[in-house]
Amino acid sequence: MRFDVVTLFPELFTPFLESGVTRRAYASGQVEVRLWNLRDHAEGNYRRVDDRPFGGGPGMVMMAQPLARCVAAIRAERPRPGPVVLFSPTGERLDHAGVARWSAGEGAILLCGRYEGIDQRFVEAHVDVQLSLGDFVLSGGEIPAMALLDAVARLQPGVLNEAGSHEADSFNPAIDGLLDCPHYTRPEDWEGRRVPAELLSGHHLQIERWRRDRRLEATARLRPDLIAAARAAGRLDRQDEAFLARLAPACAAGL
Ligand code: 9D3
Repeated sequence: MRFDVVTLFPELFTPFLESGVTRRAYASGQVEVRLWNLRDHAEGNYRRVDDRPFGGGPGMVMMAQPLARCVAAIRAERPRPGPVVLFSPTGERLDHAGVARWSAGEGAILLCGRYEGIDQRFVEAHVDVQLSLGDFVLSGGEIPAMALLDAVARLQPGVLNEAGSHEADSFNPAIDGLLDCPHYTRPEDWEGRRVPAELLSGHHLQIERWRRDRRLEATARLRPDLIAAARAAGRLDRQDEAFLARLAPACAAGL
């Protein structure tokens, strides 16, 4: 799949694309990323990409014309570029189900907004979907675009190790949708804090049960909505329910 990223700051993407477990996915073209500098598609000596808002008010607005010229250049190179995505604080929230859909698709054009917003006429003419990371304010769409690319790259076959391929499904509410359990590594005793004995026991079944119980416990305490969803999807077995039943009074007391 191919993602064409339109941004005023392409240099932000370079270290991101060259680092970590996802690097090979980008380097091999398994997830092909093309960076487009919006400034290159602006006209005039000043290469303006923003202007003052009609009606007044603070901040600047991204002009429609440079964005339209850049999208046209992408389409000229790539006949079926996929949907045009605008990262925007007013977009729909990106979640695992959304990431899973993008990771199974052919790619997209990713527009990274800056300033106060984008001329609405461009949005109406060219944008297919608007995505947000949540209700907090960033300075632009670059970090959200990297978040989508990273999450999509992780789901590609072969990007993670064997443990990771399980992880690919581990936060999918359709698979089990429970929060993760705690992790420990050496030393066994760190400043008087010991690794839970169950993890040192060597008993595979006991370890798996301990991890499952910690996941159920964390989820029941922090995200009871996910317990309800897992139950409704038939993802909790009798042992899970027995554990949750013992936990319930403490949870009800808000502990
Ligand atoms: C004063 C109104 N602001 C909205 C809260 C204007 C505004 C702030 C920040 C407009 C754009 C931005 C830049 N943010 C993004 O481009 C963005 C974003 C975000 O800020 N939070 C979560 N997800 C996203 S996706 C793109």
